[in-house]
Amino acid sequence: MKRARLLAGALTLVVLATGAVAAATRQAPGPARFVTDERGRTLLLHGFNTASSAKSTSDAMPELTEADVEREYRDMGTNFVRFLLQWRAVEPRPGVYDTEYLDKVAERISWYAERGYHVLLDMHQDLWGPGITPTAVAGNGAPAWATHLDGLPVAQDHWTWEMYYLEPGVIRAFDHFWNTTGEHPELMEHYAGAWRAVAERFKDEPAVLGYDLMNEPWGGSVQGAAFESGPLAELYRRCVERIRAVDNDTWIFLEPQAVGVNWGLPSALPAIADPREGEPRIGLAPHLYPLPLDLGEGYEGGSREWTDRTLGWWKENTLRAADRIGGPIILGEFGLDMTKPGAEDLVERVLDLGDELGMGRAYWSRDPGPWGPYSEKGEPGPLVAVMNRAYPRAIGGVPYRIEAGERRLTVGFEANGSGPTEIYLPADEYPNGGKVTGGTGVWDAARRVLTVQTPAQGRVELVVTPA
Ligand code: IDC
Repeated sequence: MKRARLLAGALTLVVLATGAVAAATRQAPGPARFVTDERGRTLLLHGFNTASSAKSTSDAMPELTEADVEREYRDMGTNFVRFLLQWRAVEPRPGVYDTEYLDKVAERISWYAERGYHVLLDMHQDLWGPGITPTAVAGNGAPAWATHLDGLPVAQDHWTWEMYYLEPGVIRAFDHFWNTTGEHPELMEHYAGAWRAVAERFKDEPAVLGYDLMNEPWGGSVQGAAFESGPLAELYRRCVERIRAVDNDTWIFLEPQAVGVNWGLPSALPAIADPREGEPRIGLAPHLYPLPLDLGEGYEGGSREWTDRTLGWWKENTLRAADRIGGPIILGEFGLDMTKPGAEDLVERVLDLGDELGMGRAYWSRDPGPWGPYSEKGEPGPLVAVMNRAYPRAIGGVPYRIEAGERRLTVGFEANGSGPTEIYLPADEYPNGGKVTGGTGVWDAARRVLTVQTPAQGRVELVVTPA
């Protein structure tokens, strides 16, 4: 059951003690505020991380078939995937790029492309790489040849996987990568080179919308602002440079450091210049994991209170960082165990926030299990109904209001003649499709998409209700 969603909307952003100007400037129409498609329409990206399984399979592919992608569209109407790549698979030996691996990635991308999805390629890592322990019980991402522990220990059997980040060997592996030790300046160069190889392979694939340069950066022994404005910014500059040498158009997304920022604290990540011809296409892709939920609590009681405050900080601080960077926001990860009390409410709240900010979002993750949409046996869980909601997939202008209420979707925008607005409508609330005021709609029952023609300029407000 979906509760009515009463949203403040972009026009009535809360005036924040220190963030009022930052919030207000984000209302101004401008090319950098939202992700746009090749026609210039604003995209509201809605989908999943796919998939955690890619971290540990021998070929680094997610456990996913084309039928799974088809089912996802049928069940939830998603238009977006944050697809996990592994540096170890891109560059298995120093300077050698694995074209077979990239071909397999390309095949998966084609499954999404055929169904109108947009793909964000995420160079994933957790805990550096599988080489941090002799038997790869933890860690994914970096190749073994780039893993230098200097004999420092990595104790095992932690009660939660994040604890490995504090192991001396893992900290040393990162310190070498960031060249904090001064001993391995080649590692960042390799990483940027791997990105160039990926960009070279996918620059002409229109379904590939963006590159997410590094999952959840961890600074090792350099943390916070010193890390984000120092080695992390340096890595991003090098990656941007190498990518732009071969690919002028694909969006590039930067992640802040994960610790603290995932919990709503501010990031110090500076702006990174985009050498592309045309408007910059660099955005921010932070994660959101309110601390109590990260530690396994449900969304209730004291945990709910803490989480609600986290959402407030996260919104303020993310808007501020995105303004500084001068680009759109994609929430690259959020998610929780859906069997916990209040989990559906939390997901709905985050999706509402995504609508309010015009922010893309990718739920963690598509894998079967208690966090995911389906059980191990393939049965749909509670997440399916929450994710299957009305939203404008593409908007023919610059949005100022997106509001999904009970059987009523409002989409307000300054039209810019970039094309029709496409709205996905779920079967439970809109069994026979939708009727629309403010434009002329054509209903595609097979795809459950209402395509709305509107005036090419001026303020347009579409209200969609069940047909
Ligand atoms: C988690 C997986 C879990 C795995 C762990 C370490 O769900 O099965 O053991 O990674 O590989 C993140 C990470 C993301 C995490 C996710 C959930 O980016 O890789 O996946 N999470 O814990 N940051 C905060 C949460």
